[in-house]
Amino acid sequence: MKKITICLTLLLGALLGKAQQNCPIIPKPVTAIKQTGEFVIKRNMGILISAKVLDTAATYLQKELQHLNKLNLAISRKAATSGIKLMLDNTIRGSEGYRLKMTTTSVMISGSTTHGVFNGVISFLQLVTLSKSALAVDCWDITDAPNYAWRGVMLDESRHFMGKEKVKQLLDWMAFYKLNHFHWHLTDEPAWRLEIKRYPKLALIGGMGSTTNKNDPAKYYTQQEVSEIINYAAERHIVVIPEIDMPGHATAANRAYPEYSGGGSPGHPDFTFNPGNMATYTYLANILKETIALFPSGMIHMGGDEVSIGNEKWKTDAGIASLMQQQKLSTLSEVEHYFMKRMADSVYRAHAKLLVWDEMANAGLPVDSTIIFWWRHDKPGQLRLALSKGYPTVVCPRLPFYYDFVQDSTHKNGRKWNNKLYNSLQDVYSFSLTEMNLTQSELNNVLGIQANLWTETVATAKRMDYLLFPRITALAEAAWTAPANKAWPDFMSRLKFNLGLYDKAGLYYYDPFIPVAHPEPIKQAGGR
Ligand code: TNX
Repeated sequence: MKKITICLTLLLGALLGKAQQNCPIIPKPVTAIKQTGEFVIKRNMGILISAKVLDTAATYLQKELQHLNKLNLAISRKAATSGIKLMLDNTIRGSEGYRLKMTTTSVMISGSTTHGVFNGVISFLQLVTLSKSALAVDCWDITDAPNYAWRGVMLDESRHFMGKEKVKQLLDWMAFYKLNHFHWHLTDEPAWRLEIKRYPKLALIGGMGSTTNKNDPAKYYTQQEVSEIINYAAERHIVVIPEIDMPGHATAANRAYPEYSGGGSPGHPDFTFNPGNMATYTYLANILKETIALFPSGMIHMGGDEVSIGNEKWKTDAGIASLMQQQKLSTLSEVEHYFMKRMADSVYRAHAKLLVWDEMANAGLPVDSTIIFWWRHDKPGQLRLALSKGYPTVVCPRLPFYYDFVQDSTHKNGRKWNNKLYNSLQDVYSFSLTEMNLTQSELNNVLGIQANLWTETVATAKRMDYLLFPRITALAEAAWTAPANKAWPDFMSRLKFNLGLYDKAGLYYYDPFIPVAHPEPIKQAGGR
């Protein structure tokens, strides 16, 4: 371990001289050509916008510059010769593409959409943040667009509640690395974290407890707080998708409203909703209606995972037996699919998209309004099935995208696969689908990639940071940058500068250059 670290440090040292010339941005842009000279940000400069819709991006830039270098630049729509110009330009390719062109007197950021312009703003801000002086920035001419449209992070707040400020901080860093989907896992076995007005006990009773402490007072997000977070994310071009897991992982909800419980198994009591009770469908449809109205993304994740670990009770439930007879269902897995299709109708009726884990790839859900999340790396057939059926698919296999897995061979407090495999920074960075021999039309259905932070072993903000940073950068580059443009040593040289930013922000992170410098924070008792 020590030897590898020394070699890595030496190699990086050698590369660093060259890296100074490399564009420091993460994720790496499609092309970045160094220009001569520096752009110096001055007090009297303005931020010029070509259209009113660019106001949000301009305000974001203004606030960040204020924060970074204490300069307060005015936003205007009047032509100016020097300063920072944000422009809509429909010749720029792709809905997220942008051009960032700097000279010693001006910065021009253009895109065909507000999202494209925002991405250009982010690249400029990275250059400002990473430059030696916050006021003088090396000039670059950058043309850029993402490889994948979906670049996501999932946070599980059922197992441990992190709270609004921590979520906002995560959204800030996601924006900094151009990650654009925040998948919010709000319900599961230990707790239900979303206020539902029609069923207040879900949050008040279901919100109690966590993986480490059953007696934790209720912690949850009010609908007003949810809206605040959604708006905060929207300013950063991040879409927020809630997950209401069903029919399994429903234990907390069943504590609040036991009349809809379908029972469980000895290891997971009251794990499921009851598909044999017709009132369950109305109850859940009401919950979904409120949730869909709250989240403007028009997408809702309904789980559908791991039902078989806790549905033993289904075998002896009279309601389920009669449902099976009525609907001619011969297995419990068919009952699961029936349940999901029936619940899915509430989502489709609200013109929303249904998102589900890969167990549902063979449930017969409609291809044009369903998105599948492939998570079982040991079941590659499930990915192939989803893609070949034409489902848009988000790829987030446990290896290497489950961030509750540890990232160093010496770490002990998180998951390893078969007590052996873990998710190193390099594994995340190097992820590629090429070994899977997918056809081009199958590959076209890959929406993008996502990292999932499950929190059974993550009881503190410190541990959350440690598992996310710096792996979030490797995720961002794996999702944004085309494989042919990626290079590990070059990435590591850029990463080095980012670690300094984490120090400034007070984040506790894993340092891949000196692993011993930041020991792994312990997990609390509990977790799997
Ligand atoms: C599997 S992924 C789960 C989660 C756990 C995670 C722990 C998925 C759809 N289900 O409930 O938290 O493993 O790594």
